[in-house]
Amino acid sequence: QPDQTHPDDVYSMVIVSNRLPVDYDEQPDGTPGWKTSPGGLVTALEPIMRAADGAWVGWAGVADREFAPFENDGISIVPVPLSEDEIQEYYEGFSNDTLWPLYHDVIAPPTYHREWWDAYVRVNRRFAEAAARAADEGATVWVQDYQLQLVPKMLRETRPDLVIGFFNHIPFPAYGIYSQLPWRRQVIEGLLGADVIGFQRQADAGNFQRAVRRLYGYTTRGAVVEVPEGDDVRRVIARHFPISIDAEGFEQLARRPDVQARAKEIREGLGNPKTVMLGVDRLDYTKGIRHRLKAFGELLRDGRLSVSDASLVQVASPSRERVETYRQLRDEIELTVGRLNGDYSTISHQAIAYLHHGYPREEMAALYLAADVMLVTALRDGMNLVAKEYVASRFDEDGVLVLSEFAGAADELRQSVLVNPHDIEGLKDAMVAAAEMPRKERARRMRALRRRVRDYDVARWSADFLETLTGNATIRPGVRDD
Ligand code: GDG
Repeated sequence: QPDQTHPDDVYSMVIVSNRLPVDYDEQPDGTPGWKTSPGGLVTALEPIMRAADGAWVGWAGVADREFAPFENDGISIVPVPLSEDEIQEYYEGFSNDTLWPLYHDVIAPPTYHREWWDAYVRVNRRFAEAAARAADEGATVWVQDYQLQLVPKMLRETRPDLVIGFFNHIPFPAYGIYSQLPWRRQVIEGLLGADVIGFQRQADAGNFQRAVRRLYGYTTRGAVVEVPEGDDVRRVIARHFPISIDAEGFEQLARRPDVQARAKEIREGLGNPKTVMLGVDRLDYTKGIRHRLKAFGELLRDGRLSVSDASLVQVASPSRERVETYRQLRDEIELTVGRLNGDYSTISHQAIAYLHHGYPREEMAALYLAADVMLVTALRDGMNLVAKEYVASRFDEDGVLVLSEFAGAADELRQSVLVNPHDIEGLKDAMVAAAEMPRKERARRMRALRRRVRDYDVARWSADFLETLTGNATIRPGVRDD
């Protein structure tokens, strides 16, 4: 049983995200327990949270359960309950079937339901109230992602003493697309409650600023949005802070002898082909898995690749399986994989090793080491951490990253082989070029990529964001001046 903390305890740093860094995990015999989900965000924020006496506010991943706040590994956990209906309407509905497709340039059609919006407002209010209760006088509250865009304004209304940050992990679309949203004004207003609004790419911040000008007519100067407040003007900073990974951690994992042995074993298991290509994605329509399979299939059909010298490993980790679009996508992908394997595999060589599983981090690192070519062909992606993880793992300065220009990572990882995944011919050429790239060029590109990922890791990202946040909040009129 975890150590309980007092519900009235307050903290100087509060992170708010839809999911907590721990999931409620009941044993088969009914014994309650908690499982840490060591995502990148947790790794990034853990040191800051411990140093700053931090609390994390979020949902525990199960319906209709209330949990008292408790302490986990030096971080205070403040669970926010969600009912089954709210999970359907706020999470699977408005977050994943309205905002997600809309913000990813309507790759799938967004669904607009007024009941879903009502649930979104209600749940955002609950998160804001929980954060306000946990935050000490003058505390910093950092709200994460598209599920909680109304929280900054709700917090500012009840707690003007707080320093409020928001970071959007997914793209922010151009106004022509954003303007579809029936609640477009309310969402912008919700976000403008923050002192700093962070985006992945410069283009996302630009899209947001344009939406502010179009809908509210506020002046923007560089990264600053001037929000009128009575006779005063409140400065909100909206700019890009590209998220990153724990590069050092990934490299260390990849350097472990057992992980390297496992990488060798993976290649042997595939029949030691000359080229192992790899895709690692949540099974999501934004990731361009179908385009990748189409290109690979045509290369086999045209004889530019053969199954004896190339094989594709596709890890598609299960995701949002209760949303209909995701079920359909899974069916389509599995049909395609089955067809391609039927057409091209031999008894000794399989064309595509398709894995609908989640794997431990060690296995991910071994897969990265085993792959000659990493395929990141997203149609739209806020950043794409897989691209950065691949680079961080390749301490041997080998391997080629094929990267979609529609992933945020393309702004930084310029020495990858950049592709437009909609251009199937171009994608095929890039895949062949990557497979045939000379060792010297592979090393040259990988060295440059590694420099970027190591220099700008996730610790730098969070430090940058938080410095900008404290910097902006101290020049806020009428508020603290220290
Ligand atoms: C959103 C934005 C943005 C995947 N399968 C397994 C596994 N993963 C890990 C990867 C990576 C993470 O999940 C996925 O991150 P991505 O960035 O690739 O994509 P999203 O999940 O869509 O994340 C994205 C990100 O937020 C951060 O801001 O970059 O654009 O869409 O770390 O390694 N990890 C393990 N087993 C798996 O099977 N252990």
